[in-house]
Amino acid sequence: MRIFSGIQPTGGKTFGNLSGGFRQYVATQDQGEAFFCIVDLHSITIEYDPRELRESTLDLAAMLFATGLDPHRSTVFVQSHNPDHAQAAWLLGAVTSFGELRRMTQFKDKSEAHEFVSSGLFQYPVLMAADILLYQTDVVPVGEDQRQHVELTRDVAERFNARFGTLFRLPRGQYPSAGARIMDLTDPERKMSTSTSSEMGKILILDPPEAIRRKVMAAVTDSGREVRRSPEKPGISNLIEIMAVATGRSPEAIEGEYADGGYGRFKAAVAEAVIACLEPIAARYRQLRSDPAELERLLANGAAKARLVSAPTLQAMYQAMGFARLPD
Ligand code: AQP
Repeated sequence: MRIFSGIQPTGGKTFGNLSGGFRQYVATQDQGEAFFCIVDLHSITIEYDPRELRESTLDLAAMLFATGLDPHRSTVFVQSHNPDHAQAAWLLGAVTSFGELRRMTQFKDKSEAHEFVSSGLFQYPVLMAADILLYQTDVVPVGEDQRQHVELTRDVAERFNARFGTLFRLPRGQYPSAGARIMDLTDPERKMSTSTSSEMGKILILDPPEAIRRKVMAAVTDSGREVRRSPEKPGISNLIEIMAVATGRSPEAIEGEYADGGYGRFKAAVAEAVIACLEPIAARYRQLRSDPAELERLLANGAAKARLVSAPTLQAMYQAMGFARLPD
């Protein structure tokens, strides 16, 4: 089985990224041949600082290994180190419609939030489809926010296969049973986001314990005192999911333990559970990040391994689409 997922080197990674991203990557790396990609080409689709991109790329590499990815078992690499991704995205643009891209909710949300809307932001899902399809992926472990993009990837693959002959495997998204969409602590109707959440709305994986306590204790909750999940209680439901991710326990078991204890006691327990979950990751991160040369070596190996798998698919795409090819 082939597994692929991408993650952007943008800003401080959040507890949401840990829940929908990193945690799932580690769980899937033993289930098949796994590829995890630092998608730097995606990260330039919104305003960014070129002076920070290289450092954020290494930050994210250190975080991927700190959360448990093993470079011997998983292929961890940087998207721009493998030029096949950008080429495949251009080719797939031929089988992706303007109307499909216009319906993407992430594009609608992000284009409303920015004054300058790049054409790259609009085409983002085509590049994501290329990332996934180049590796003949079966499973894409992601958070709920990526469901629409994974479904578009399947549609694009089906259209390519129907028009040019069957080439791509059809991938399916894999979403965690708890914590597939961690919500913003100050506004639990919106997802916890790297780019749009305020400082108090998101827990960063590298936040010091005092900051985590402050943010969780200040998290928005409703006026009741009962600790249980319900659509009328988005704030408490979110904290229950966060606790489930941090401890590995089921949301039901957590509700059973804290049902009548009141919000204050529950929030304090959530904060301590999150701190205990994140502290060892942060310690490993600091150690790995102190050796950038070693990170670059691991990423170079990853890119070489990735290209061995993506290159035949890209060549088959050119062939199927009828391009004149030069002799080898
Ligand atoms: N709140 C979340 N809950 C669960 N999973 C989440 N993911 C992101 N937010 C949540 C998952 O993390 C993986 C990597 O995401 P990404 O690189 O696309 O996202 P990002 O740059 O860190 O930005 P965010 O936070 O996703 O949102 P924006 O771009 O709005 O700032 C993905 O598997 C994603 O599902």
